[in-house]
This record gives sequence, structure tokens and C-alpha cells, in this order.
Amino acid sequence: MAGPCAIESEEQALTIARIVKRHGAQVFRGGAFKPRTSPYSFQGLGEDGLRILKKVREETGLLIVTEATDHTNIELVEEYADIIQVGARNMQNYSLLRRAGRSAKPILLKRGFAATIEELLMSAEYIMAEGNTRVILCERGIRTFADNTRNTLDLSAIPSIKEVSHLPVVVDPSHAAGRREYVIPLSRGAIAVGADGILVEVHHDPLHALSDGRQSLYAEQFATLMKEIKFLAR
Ligand SMILES: [Mn+2]
Repeated sequence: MAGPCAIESEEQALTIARIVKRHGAQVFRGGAFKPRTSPYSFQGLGEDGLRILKKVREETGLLIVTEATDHTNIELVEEYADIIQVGARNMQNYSLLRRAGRSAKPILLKRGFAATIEELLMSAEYIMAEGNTRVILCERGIRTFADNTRNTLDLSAIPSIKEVSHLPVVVDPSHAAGRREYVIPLSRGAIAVGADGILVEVHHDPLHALSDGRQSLYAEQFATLMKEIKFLAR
């Protein structure tokens, strides 16, 4: 799963979608509703962003994963997305989880940066208890004292989850690392410990990205990443 942090324009989304499709991505990621640390940061294009994502699917055939940030926009997101993302900051937003549990779409549930595996699995139960059993878990880094990375990628979460749950687990090394230099090695690690997939940020012009440019891969890096993890996955 690959794409920009945020949908910025139709041209930006289609350019990146063509790149990630060419190198073997199956799912296009991109935020239309962006929960940002600062209220003054770019908040996303909203429904216009969702309409752009629909065009991406029509043109490239890629499936779409995008975030619903609360119970007021999940209905709209559900109309456009193939997979609905519940973000790390919302992992314990129980009204959103219950609503996601009544959706016909699969849910990508991200681990909160201060949540245990048990808490992540209980949040998945909130969704499944409402009838939607198609839940994909996502490890995206937890907050520790380490300051060499944005968060600390907890690769031990993957075998730990696999021990007790049948749910697929994907790893997001981009938000864990916060720096594109670490995304390829961490992705290799994720596949090696048994992740079912990875979710990465890619941008054709990361220096001018409206969000998370520092951790977004250049097109050539994404090509390298795909070559390396395909080999490892085999
Ligand atoms: Mn991001």
C-alpha cells in the first residue's frame, strides 16, 4: 500500500498513483481528512480529495485506502474507499470503531502510539463485535524515549499478534521512522518478521509535500523497496 500522506491535487495524486502502480503497489493510500498535530497545519481536501481518489481508482485500478477521522465523515469516506483507515489517534475512539463495525468495507486499524497489543486487539474486537470481521491491523511505531526516529517501530508486535490472532498485519515504517532513509531497511525487517504487507508514503516531489515530506520515498526508492521486499517475501 503506497501513496502520499495527503491528497493535494488531482495531478499530484495521479502522478504518484502511476508511479506506485508501475512498481507493483496493490493499494493507493492518501488522506482526504487529515488529523494533524497542529490545528494550523494542512487539514486535507475533504470530499474533493475523496473525488480525486475515485479518479485514481478508475484510472489505475488500484484499490483505495483512506482515513475516516470521526463518525461524522465515515459515511462519506465509505462511499469512496475500498478500505477505511482508522488512524492511530483514533484507535480508542469507540463510537468510530462501532460505526466501522457496521460498515461493509474492510477496516485498516492503526495501533495507537501508546497502545499495547492487547489494547489494539480489543479495539479490533469493537469493530468485529458489530459484525465487520474484515479488519487489518497496522503497526506504525510507538512512543519511547528514543529520539533518533519519530516513533519506535515495534517489530516484535508482528510475531506477538500472529501468536494470538488470525488478523492480517501490515507495517507502516514511514510514520514510525519519520525519515525516508530508514523506510527501506525497516520494510525489509517487517517482511522478515512476518508482516502481511507494508504501508508506505511516496511522493514525486517530497520536498514540496504539504505533509510528511521528510518521510516520503522518492519514486526510485519505492522501486528499490518493491524489488527488495518481493525477494524477501518469496
Ligand atoms: Mn502521513
